[in-house]
Amino acid sequence: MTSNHRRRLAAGATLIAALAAGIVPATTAQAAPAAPDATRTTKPAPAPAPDMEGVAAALKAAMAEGAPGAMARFTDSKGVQTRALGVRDRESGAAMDVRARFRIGSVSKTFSSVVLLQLVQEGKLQLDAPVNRYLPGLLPDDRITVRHLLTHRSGLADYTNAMFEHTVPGFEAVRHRVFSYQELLDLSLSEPRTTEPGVSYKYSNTNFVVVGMLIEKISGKPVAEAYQRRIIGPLRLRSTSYVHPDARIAGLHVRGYLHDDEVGRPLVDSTEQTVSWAQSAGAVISSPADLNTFTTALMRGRLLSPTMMEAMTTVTPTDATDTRFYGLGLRRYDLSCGTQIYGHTGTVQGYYTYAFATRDGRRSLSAMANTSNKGSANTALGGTLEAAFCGKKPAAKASSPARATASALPAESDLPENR
Ligand code: REY
Repeated sequence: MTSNHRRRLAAGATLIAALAAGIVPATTAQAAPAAPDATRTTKPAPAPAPDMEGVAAALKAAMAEGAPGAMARFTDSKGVQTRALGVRDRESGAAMDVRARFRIGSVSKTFSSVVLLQLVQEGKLQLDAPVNRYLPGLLPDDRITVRHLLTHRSGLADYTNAMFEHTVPGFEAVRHRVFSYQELLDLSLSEPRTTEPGVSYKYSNTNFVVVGMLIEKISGKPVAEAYQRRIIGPLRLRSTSYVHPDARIAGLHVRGYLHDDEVGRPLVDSTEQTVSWAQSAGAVISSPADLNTFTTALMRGRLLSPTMMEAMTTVTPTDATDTRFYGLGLRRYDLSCGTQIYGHTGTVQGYYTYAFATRDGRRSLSAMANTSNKGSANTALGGTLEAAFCGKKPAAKASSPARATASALPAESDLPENR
C-alpha cells in the first residue's frame, strides 16, 4: 500500500466516523475524495440547474389549455424559485400568488400513507395483514391486505367514476354533502370488484377511504388529528389543513374553476365544497411552500424510519411506458434525464396539483393550475417537472428518436386506468 493510499483510507475512515457522529453535513461527504475501496469511483454528476423559463412555459401552456392561472415553486440547495401566472380569482382579477392555499386532491394520499406507515412503525398494525383483522367484516374478502390498499391492488372499485361520470351535475350533487366513510365504501361495494386482491394496479379512491377508516380505528382519533399531530405540527406547515366537512379555504387562497364536459360552456367556480367524497383520499388543503417542505422532509427521512421509506418507495409500474410507478401512496416518475422523482399528483374539481422531490430530498417542485376536467391542461402542467428537474433541453435533433417521458405523456390522473 502506498503512503498516498494510506492517507486517503485514513481520511475516508475519519469522514465515515464524523458522518456517523452527525458532525459532517452530507454535502461535505460528497465533495471529499472517495476512499480507494469505495464502490463509486466517480463523483455523481451535478444536478442540472432548473430551467425556470421552461417551468414558466409549462405554466403558460396550462393556461393556453384553459387554466385561469398556474404557479410553481422549486427548491434546491441554492434556494427557492417561484413563478406565478394568470389569476387566482377570475371575478376580482387577483393575480396568482405562490403564497396562496389550494386543494391538493390526491397528494392527500401521501399524507394518509405517512400516517398509516407511522402506525405500522409503532407496531400497531402490519402491512401484510388482512384489513379485516383490524376492521372485522368490513371488506368482502379476507385476502385484501393493508399493503393492497396502499398500492391500489385491492380490486375495490372506484366509486368516484360513477359519481363524476357527468362532471358538473355530478359535482353539484355532492358539493355540499357530508358522507361517512362507510357510505363511500358502500358505493364501491355496490359495484363489481375490478381485480382479485393483489393481482394488478388499479387506481381507486376507495383504497384511501379504507386507509382513513384504519387510521381512525387504530389511532382512535379523527384523521384530521392524525395529520395535525404527525405531519402538519412537526413540520410547521402553517398553510396546510384538513377542515372536512367545512367547505371553505381559510386565508389567502386560489379559487378553483371546473370545466364542463361540453366545450365552450362557462367555467364553474368549484372553490367551496366539502370534498366529503374524497376525505382521506383527497381533502387536504396546502400551499406550494408547505408541499415542498412536506415532500423534502419525507424524502429526507424526517417522517418515517428507513424500513418504512424502503417499503414506501418500492414501486411497480402503473402503465406500459416504464416511466411511471406507484409505491405506497407515492408515485415515482422517471424523467428523460434519468432523474427519479417521488411524490403525487392531485385532481379535485378546479385544481390540478403536482408535488414531487428527488429521492435525496435536495430538490422539490410543487406546481398547480386552478382548473380541472381538462386533461390537456393537466398534461401541460406536468411539463414543469422536466423543466425543473432536468433543466434546459439541448436543441432537439430532427433525427433523434422520440423517447417517452413521464411528464410529456397524458397526465396520469387522466388515463382511464387511473380514473
Ligand atoms: C374526481 C373527478 C377526481 C374530478 C379524483 N380525484 O378522483 C382524486 C385524485 C382525489 O386522484 C373531475 N373529473 C375533475 C370529472 C370527470 O368529473 N368526469 O376533473 O374535476 O386526485
